[in-house]
Amino acid sequence: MTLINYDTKKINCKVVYFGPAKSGKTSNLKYVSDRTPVEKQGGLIVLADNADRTTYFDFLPLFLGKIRSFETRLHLYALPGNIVFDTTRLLIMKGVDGVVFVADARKERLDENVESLETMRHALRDYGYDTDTLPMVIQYNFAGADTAMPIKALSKALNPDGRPEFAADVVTGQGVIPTLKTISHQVLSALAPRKAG
Ligand SMILES: Nc1nc2c(ncn2[C@@H]2O[C@H](COP(=O)(O)OP(=O)(O)OP(=O)(O)O)[C@@H](O)[C@H]2O)c(=O)[nH]1
Ligand SMILES: [Mg+2]
Repeated sequence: MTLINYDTKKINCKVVYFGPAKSGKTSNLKYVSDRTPVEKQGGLIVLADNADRTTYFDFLPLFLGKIRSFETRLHLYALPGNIVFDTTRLLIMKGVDGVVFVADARKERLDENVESLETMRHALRDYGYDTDTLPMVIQYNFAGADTAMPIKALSKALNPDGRPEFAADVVTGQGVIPTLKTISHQVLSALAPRKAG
C-alpha cells in the first residue's frame, strides 16, 4: 500500500525483489545503488550472513524527486530465497506496490523458480492482492550462463500472463536498469488516479 502523506507531501512506494535462492536479488540492488548518485538514494542496507545469503531483507531507498509537488520515494526490498513457509520474512510482502520476480535462467533451477513463484503468489493472495493486476516484472537472471534456457521457454514456464520480462546478467548489469524502470513506471502509473482524486 502506497503511503501518501498529504501533510508532509510525501509518497513512499514499496517494491519487493523476490525469487529463489541465489538468483541475484541482492546483486540487483547493489548494481542500482552503485550507479545512483548518493544524493538520490538513502544507501543500501544489506542484511546477510557470512556466505552472502540474505538473512532478513535488503533495503534501498531511492529518491525520485517531486511528482506533482509530492516528494516521492521508491523503497526497494530484496528478500532471501528459500522462504517457503517462512511467515516472518514473507511479512515484508505486506503493503507492496509492485514486485520483481528474479528468476534464475539456468535449466537446473527451473523447479526452484516455479516453486518460488508459487510462494510469492500465495503470499500476495494472503495479503489480499489480485496477482493479475499488481504491478509485476519478471527478470531472467543468469541469462548468459552456459545452461541458460531460451527466453521463450522461460517465458512459457514462468510468465504465462505476459508480464514485462527482461533477460539479465547482474554481473554485466544487463537488464537491471530496464527492470527497475519498468516496475517504477508501473507502480507510479497505478498511483496516478488516486493522486488526482
Ligand atoms: N555469472 C553470474 N553471476 C551472478 C548473476 N547473478 C548473480 N550472480 C552471482 O550469484 C551470487 C548470488 O547473488 P545474490 O545477488 O547474492 O543472490 P540473492 O538472490 O540475493 O541470494 P539470496 O539472498 O541468498 O537468496 C553472487 O555471487 C552473484 O555475483 C548473473 O547473472 N551471472
Ligand atoms: Mg540476497
